Amino acid sequence: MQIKHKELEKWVSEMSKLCNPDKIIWIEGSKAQKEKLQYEAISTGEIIILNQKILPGCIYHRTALNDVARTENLTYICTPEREDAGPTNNWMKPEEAYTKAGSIFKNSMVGRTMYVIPFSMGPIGSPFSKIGVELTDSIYVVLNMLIMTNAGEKVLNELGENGEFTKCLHSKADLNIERRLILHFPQDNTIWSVGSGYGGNVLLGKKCLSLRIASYMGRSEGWMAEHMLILGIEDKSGEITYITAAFPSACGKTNLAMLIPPDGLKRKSYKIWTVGDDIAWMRIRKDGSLWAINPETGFFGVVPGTNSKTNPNAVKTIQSNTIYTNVLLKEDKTVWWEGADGTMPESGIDWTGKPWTPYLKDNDGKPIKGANPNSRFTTPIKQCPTASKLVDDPNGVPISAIIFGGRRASLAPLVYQSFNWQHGVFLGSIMASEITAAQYGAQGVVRRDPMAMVPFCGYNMADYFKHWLEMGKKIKNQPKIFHVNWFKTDDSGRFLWPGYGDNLRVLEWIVERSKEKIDAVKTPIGCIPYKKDIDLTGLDLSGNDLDRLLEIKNDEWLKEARDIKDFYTKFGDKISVELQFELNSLIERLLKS
Ligand code: GTP
Ligand code: SPV
Ligand code: MN
Repeated sequence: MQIKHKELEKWVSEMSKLCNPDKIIWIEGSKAQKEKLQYEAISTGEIIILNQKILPGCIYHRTALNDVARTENLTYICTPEREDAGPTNNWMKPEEAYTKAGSIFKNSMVGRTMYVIPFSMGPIGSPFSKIGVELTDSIYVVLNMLIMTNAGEKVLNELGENGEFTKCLHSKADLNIERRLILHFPQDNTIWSVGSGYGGNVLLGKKCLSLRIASYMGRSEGWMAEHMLILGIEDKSGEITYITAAFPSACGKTNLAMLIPPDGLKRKSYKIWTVGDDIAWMRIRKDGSLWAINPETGFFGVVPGTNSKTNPNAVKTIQSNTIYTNVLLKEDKTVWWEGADGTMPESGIDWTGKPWTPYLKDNDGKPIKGANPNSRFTTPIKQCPTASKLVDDPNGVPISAIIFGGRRASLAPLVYQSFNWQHGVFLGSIMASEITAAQYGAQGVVRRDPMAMVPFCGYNMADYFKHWLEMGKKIKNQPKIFHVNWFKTDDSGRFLWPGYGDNLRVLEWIVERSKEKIDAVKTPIGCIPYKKDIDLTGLDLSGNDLDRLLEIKNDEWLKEARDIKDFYTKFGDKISVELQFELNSLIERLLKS
């Protein structure tokens, strides 16, 4: 390959001096090169080839035991001033960060190959798109990036002699958690990740570029980078309404993005079109509407719980050309996980590489799982039966509604709508959710996670809220803003709402409200549905459960308001007056009603 970009050439050479690999290989994006690399990774044991008769094109990988989820405590925004990173981010001075990580990168690739992956987030040549180049010593990373992004020589051609790109450096180094750092330098358009081999830490086009760096770029360039799925809902008449939804990690984005309409709604002939399952980049176009693209070309999805009942489209998507990470490996070289279709295998090798049989217990008497709770599949979007024809449209799709949502056993009702854009930004800013296996931390503990972006916002979140408010002023056809909660439980811990495909019943209400076709009940927190407006045909839901799903307890919300106040206080006087106003108005309405 001929490299015409002098700055790129210089940077690759500097980084290779630092990491000291035995050789450098540029990724072309060809099938032949991919197969060669895959063969090499199989021969070293980095990757295991799966049963090609049953799972054609599929491979298997295990990460290190302490390297199975994003490590938010080791993830930093590196800006000259702490205030630029804000109270929700870890912060390090750029010089200190380069020095600290530099000493870990030093000679980290001795005896290894450095792969150079030019990649485009978004269709090549689209005004939405951004280019990155990732240097890595992991073939696993290369194979994932080839699924998740547009990668290879065509990107170099697009970059030309002096195009801008994000400099992404990754080394597994010794996979030691004590020597692991995920560093972002927004001012330098640079990402350094060292000491990990787990997806969200090392596929640098994903959370690092497409959210942390892109949110920073979006603020200065006037667009938005969000942790959102994108889907289209086609009705009987053939009209497609596009929505985005921001839920925290492992809270249902992939599932919602490819849902199958429930039998009870079959008569309405809805069709769902999947545009994206994790990230949305949104811009205002000339028509005054907000348009979104999904910058990724693959899904990096949670495996456990995926089956023909919960997510039949994902099951179909992952039958071929898929990388399985940290699931159970069966003797016939197929895979299994908790909540998979079919019967539990009699034996296998678990995600830690140990022999496994059902009902094994650890020393504390807890069941030993075959698959890690955050095991993942990497699979091409285009294999999804519901993939939208517009997945790689350079202009994206026009958005009519934005949904926020979290995992809350109590408090938040099934669905409610904001009074307007400003109140909608407030709803996003007060989002909270229980911690899941997608990140290290106390599982189940509720934490505030505005717009599902706390782990992913590349700058001070108070400025991020301002950016949302400013964008609203510029959008002529503002999407309507909603909040959902699929995870409300009764006292015994049973989910009150069936979820999955049945979520379409709520989306239907959201679509109708976005088009201002139906009325709603005004409550202190926002507008909730009249019960008659949620189509429950064919669903066995007791009236009592629906009441509980839509219930709003003022005393609990007043308690929540105090917690929100504490959260806002972290930002000092940086929190916008508009949001302070919304909080005070909420409290007033709660006290009055
Ligand atoms: P990330 O890839 O980490 O960003 O996660 P995600 O938001 O895409 O979540 P995903 O769709 O993979 O779902 C995570 C977990 O939530 C899985 O175990 C699902 O089975 C479960 N889940 C998804 N949707 C629903 C739902 O509507 N109701 C219930 N009860 N569980 C759900
Ligand atoms: C998430 O945790 O939100 C994910 C998986 O989508 S990761 O790529 O690991 O961030
Ligand atoms: Mn995600």
